[in-house]
Amino acid sequence: SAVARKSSTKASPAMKKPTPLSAEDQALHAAFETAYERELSQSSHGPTPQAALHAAAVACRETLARRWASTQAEDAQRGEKAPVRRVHYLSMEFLMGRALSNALAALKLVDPLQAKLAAQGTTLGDVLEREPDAALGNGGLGRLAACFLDSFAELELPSFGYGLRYRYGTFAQVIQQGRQQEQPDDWTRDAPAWELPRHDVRFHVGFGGRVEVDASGVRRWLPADEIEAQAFDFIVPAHHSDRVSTLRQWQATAAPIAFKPFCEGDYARAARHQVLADALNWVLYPDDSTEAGRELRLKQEAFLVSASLQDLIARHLREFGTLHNLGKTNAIHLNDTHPALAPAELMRLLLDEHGLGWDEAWKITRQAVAYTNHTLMPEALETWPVRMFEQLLPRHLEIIYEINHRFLEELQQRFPGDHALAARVSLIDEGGHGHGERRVRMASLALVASHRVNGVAALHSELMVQTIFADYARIWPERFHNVTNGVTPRRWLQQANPALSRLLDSRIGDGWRKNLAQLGELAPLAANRELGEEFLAVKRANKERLAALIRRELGITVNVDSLFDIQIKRIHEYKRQLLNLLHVISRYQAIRDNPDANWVPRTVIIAGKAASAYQMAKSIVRLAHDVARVINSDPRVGDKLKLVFLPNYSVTLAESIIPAADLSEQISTAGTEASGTGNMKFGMNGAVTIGTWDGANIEMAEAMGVENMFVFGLRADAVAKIKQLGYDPRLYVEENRQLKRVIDAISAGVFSNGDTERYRALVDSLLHRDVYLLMADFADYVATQAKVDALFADRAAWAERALRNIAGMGPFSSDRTIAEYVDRVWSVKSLN
Ligand code: B1H
Repeated sequence: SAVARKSSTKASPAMKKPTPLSAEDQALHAAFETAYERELSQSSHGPTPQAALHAAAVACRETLARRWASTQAEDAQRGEKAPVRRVHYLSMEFLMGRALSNALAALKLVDPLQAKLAAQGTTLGDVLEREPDAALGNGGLGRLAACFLDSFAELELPSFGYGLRYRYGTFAQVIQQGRQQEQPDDWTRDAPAWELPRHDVRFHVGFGGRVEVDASGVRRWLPADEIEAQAFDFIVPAHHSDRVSTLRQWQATAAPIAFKPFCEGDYARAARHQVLADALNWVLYPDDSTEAGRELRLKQEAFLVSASLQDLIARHLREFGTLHNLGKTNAIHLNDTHPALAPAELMRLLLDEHGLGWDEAWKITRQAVAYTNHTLMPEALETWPVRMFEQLLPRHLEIIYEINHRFLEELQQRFPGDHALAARVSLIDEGGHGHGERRVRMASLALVASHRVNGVAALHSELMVQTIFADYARIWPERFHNVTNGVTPRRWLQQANPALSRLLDSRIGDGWRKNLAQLGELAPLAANRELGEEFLAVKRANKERLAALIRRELGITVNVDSLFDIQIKRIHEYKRQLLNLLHVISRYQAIRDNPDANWVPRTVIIAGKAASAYQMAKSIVRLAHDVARVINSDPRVGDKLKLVFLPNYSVTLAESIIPAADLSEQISTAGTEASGTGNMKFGMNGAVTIGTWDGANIEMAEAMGVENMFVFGLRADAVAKIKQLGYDPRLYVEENRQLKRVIDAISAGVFSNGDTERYRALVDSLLHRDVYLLMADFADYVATQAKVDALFADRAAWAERALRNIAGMGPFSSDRTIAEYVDRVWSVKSLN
């Protein structure tokens, strides 16, 4: 398997200074050891690393379960006057990765486990590397949700994350003859026992059927099919308290419900329930930023939303005995529009199941719901055919029509006669002009039902109200806010880079571990030569580990002293991996022209998955392999340039790659990357960024000083202008001999064994459309890469720059992000 193994697990904060244990910690250690021994004694193959992994997970889980119970008990006592509402974070994706090393660090169990393993003759690294990733997410959106759970625990926020327990996570990527193949990710097969099945937390979710109206006009939904949702909890510990947060993932089962038709001889109906239930949890949709538009996806969304809201209501009734204060004490957060059925389902539950009137139900809904938008890509704006709603969710459709009716009526009062506006903002796209069917606009539903809407970085939030949501921002300017993304420094700095963490401790103390803003204290020390050398030594050791991984996985030997230039993220045209490749080819040609020049050696590393149906992205993956094969085997190039594509990108692989990076590639066309979060992970690990003025790059540059980032390319306003004026990519190619030579080499089959067809579509798209302006940004990109070389050649200057990058990363902790959500969105104050 190409799955990366985490090679270093040696250190943890708990190890370096053996402080005396408190009585509580001693009790925790004792309980852990007892549970661990008990589990291990039940292993059928003796104390293998696999058995140790399982035993350690079960032993941690026992402590986590106790902390879960006390966290819940504490939260149940908050009462009506609590300033912060309980947060229900609804997301179709949670990209959790591995859990053991985080749990051990949080529970301070690294030392005791290490001692046990030593006695067994294995190492902690051996055990940790056997844990499969929980990869129930595609990319940044899913990983953000996972970082948020970590911060929910750390900030002691009453909360639940809600998701689906997919049987298969995002596909495993294997490369065959340079091409991506997708394989199922059977992540539960050898998974350690992290989950707590909650046999007592089950709800019924309906699909299809019809709406019945009784004599008094009361409407009731009679679903044709009902399936059962069962909860599985995944517990996430805080690192500085005994609090935990919960990821509650729903699994569909048919059994108890399908039994009735079965007994009545209706085998077909019983089997249909079974098939529906199995399908629901089958697989995560492998799309990123494009809408697949498949019926199963809508069912998954409805299932997540209904089970989660029923759970919320049941908990709320247990705590308060009434629903009237539900909106004042609970927040329902929509992670993009994927769970945007939530307001319709909440209305249905309040009206039909709990007998509230429309006005009160709507008030509660609007108080509770808030929505985060994650992309401006128009093709990612989710819509569903009305026809599909009629078949699957007839009662929800009625409610959506009623919401729309009231909304448009209000609009008519405020903007009389503006029918064009009404058509643009309506929850229903009428499809007009004879083309297309009527569709429900999920973003409109999310917007009309939310008291707060936010983007994920300053530029994104600005563009959001200027472009896709301009009409809505005119109607409700007060709803729109920004909350810039962040990442958890526990996973992405402390655990991924223990050596750098120790170095930071030695210079600025360990307060940054609790409050990342303290990284700022590094700035005055950045020019210190000795610190610079120590930083470079840490970086070099991390690079050696990554080089070993590359040798193991691909058989390629890379020069550890070369500049590690890294781009890891989903493969997408707007992220411009292709621009990266064009630079690599151009550098290759220049090296061949002049092999004896004083080249700064580089290793360019790319990793990422392409959506299975996204042909252009797959073509880029193939080109990366073709170019790598040619360059890496050219003796005239040698160490001066290597290109490495690491297959099967994952959270775990990222944890090995990021600490080894010198240069972070964040090169999306300005205005297209909503935020980016990889950029932040690189920054806090001391990589310097080459990036466009896009997403959170901008705020990073401002925080560290823009002179410390390599910024290039057209800005978002210039991109918009150039497109408006009529962009012709060929003009740039004709003007730039270097660029022309690169394009010609690809066209001529230099990298495809003379096959001139392989990249025809790709080259045509560059020459004739170039939607993401690679041709326009190429020259500046290449010139800026030359500046990167020059700085890297000066060790001391490079080290100082890297340290200034780290010093500027204080604001990019997800703890800061969550504190801002609390302040701007989830506090009771935000309702006034
Ligand atoms: C982001 C998505 C996304 N934005 C549709 N949108 C999906 C859209 O399966 N789908 O249907 C899946 C994912 N993902 C990312 O969110 C942005 O591109 C990043 O810039 C941002 O950092 C991240 C977190 O906010």
